[in-house]
Formats: sequence, C-alpha cells, structure tokens
Amino acid sequence: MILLDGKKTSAEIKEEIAIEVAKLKEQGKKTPHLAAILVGNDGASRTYVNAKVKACEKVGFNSTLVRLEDTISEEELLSEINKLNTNNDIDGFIVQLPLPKHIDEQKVLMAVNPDKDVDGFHPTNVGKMTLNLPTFLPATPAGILELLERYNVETSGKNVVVIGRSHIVGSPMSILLSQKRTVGNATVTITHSRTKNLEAFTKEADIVVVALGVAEFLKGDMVKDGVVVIDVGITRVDDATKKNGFRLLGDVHFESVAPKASYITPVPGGVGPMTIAMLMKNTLLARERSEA
Ligand code: L34
Repeated sequence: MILLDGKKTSAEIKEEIAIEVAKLKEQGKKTPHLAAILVGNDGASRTYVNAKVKACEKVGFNSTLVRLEDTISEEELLSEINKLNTNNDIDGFIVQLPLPKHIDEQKVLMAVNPDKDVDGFHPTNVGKMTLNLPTFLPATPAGILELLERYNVETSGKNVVVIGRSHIVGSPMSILLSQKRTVGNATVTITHSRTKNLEAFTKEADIVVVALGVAEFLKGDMVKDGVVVIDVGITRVDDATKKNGFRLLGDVHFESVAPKASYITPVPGGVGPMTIAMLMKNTLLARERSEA
C-alpha cells in the first residue's frame, strides 16, 4: 500500500509556484492577488480559508480576506462580489461554501466574473471544463488529478467509481476522469444516494473516489484487492482527548480499506491540502492570463 501524500505533494507544488512568483516579481510584474469571501463563523470553513490565506503567504501572493456576518443579505453579498469583480488589483477570488440557507448559492456563483473565478464554479467555466477547453478546473478534482499524475497512477482504461454527485467534487471529477487527458481516459460510473446495490459497483472498481460526506462509509469488504482509493470526505467528530476537541474522519474506513489498497489518500493530509495547492495554481493562471 502506498500512501498518496497530499501534504507533501502540495508543499512541492507550492514551492514550484513560489519560484514562478519570484520570477514575476524580478521582472517587475504584478504580484498575484487572491481574495476570499467567508460568510459566517463555521469552524471548518474558517480553517480552510485560513489555510488558503497562509498558502498565499507561502507562495508570495497577496491575499485579502473579506469576512461577512451570516446575517448578510443576498443583495449585500452580491455587492461585495461586484467590488471584487471590478477591483483591478484582485486577480482571482472565491466565495467559500457552504453559504447560509437564505442565500441562493447559484445566484452568487453566477455573479463572479468568470475570468476571476479561480474555483471554476461559474457555469461558463463548468461548460468549458465539460468541453475540455482551457479554463480554471475546480480545485478539489484538479488536486486529485495532480496527485494521481505525480504518483504515476494509471487511469486510462480503468474502471472508476465516483461516489457522490456534488457540483464541487463528484460531478466534475466524473467528467474529468472520462476525458481524453493525461490523467483520464477512464470508464467512469457516477453513483449516489439513489444507486441500487452500490457494492456491486465498488467491488468492480479499479479506482474509487469517495465524496459523499459520510464518515467511514466505504468499508474494506466493498472493494477489491489492489484498488486505488481517493477519500474526499472530512467529518469532524467530537474527541475529548484532542486539544481542539475533535478529530477528522474521512469517508473511507481506513483501517479496513488500506490493507486492500494499492494506493490510498489519508485524511487529513490527502485531498484537502491538494485543493489548496490547486487554488494557488489557478490564481497564478488568472494573473498570467490577464497579462496576455
Ligand atoms: N468556494 N468552497 C469553495 N471552494 C472550495 O474549494 C471549497 N472547499 C471545500 C469546502 N468549500 C469550498 C475547500 O476549500 C472543501 N475544501 C477544503 C480545503 C482544505 C481542506 C479541506 C477542505 C484541508 O486543508 N484539509 C486538511 C485538514 C484541515 C482541518 O484541520 O480541518 C486536510 O489535511 O485534509
């Protein structure tokens, strides 16, 4: 079993980006600038956004964190988005999800200028991705592709089962892995809560991507020997023995699955850090594109 080390790989990618940023600065070019909008006080969201800000420092980007109360109206949020759309110093920005219930997420994502949409969530960019045209790939699926590429995990002709059909992971992941690309050319099955006899699919899979948000959902008896397992889930469970009061569980029951796997991502230290590295990559791309 080989651990797909997202922490180490993301550190390598950030070093590569830092070199590019240093070059830009040497040439007297503008420093890439990422902004993030964080609405409300959700603990996990705060952790992820803080990690994004820290990553910006690490690679040499400027960053701006816009923190808004969870009582903000949709109209006010749209107006904050418009400020970032029109601020020429901001190369790219994200609106951290999830948003409070009273705000229409789709409306918000559609308000982001597609040229600054470094999450790749705007329908224009989702369309481009689907057509395999150059665009910002959503960071989590892109991070998974990058991890598979750097560990030379073969995907061509493989049976991939994606569990979960979210717009940020399951759906784009299934599209990307089926495309003609370096990491791609797979035969992809997308499964979800209405799938009958899920195990029949996962037992046949060469690669399983688990992104449904149920702690320890995928068990050892659901996969075959030699399977490649990508665990996207992160659930916080109370743990009084921990300093912060919780520990993190993935969607994979690691103890039973890992012994059967050829490659597997840990949680934490797998897909999460890769998501952040790919956001940095997209931000650099946004900067370079606005030069052209
Ligand atoms: N707009 N919303 C927008 N873009 C995104 O790309 C995200 N996502 C998901 C949630 N909402 C979003 C993230 O940033 C998930 N996500 C994310 C990012 C980073 C990490 C996990 C999820 C991460 O760094 N995870 C660490 C553990 C962090 C902890 O201590 O809780 C890990 O090692 O997995």
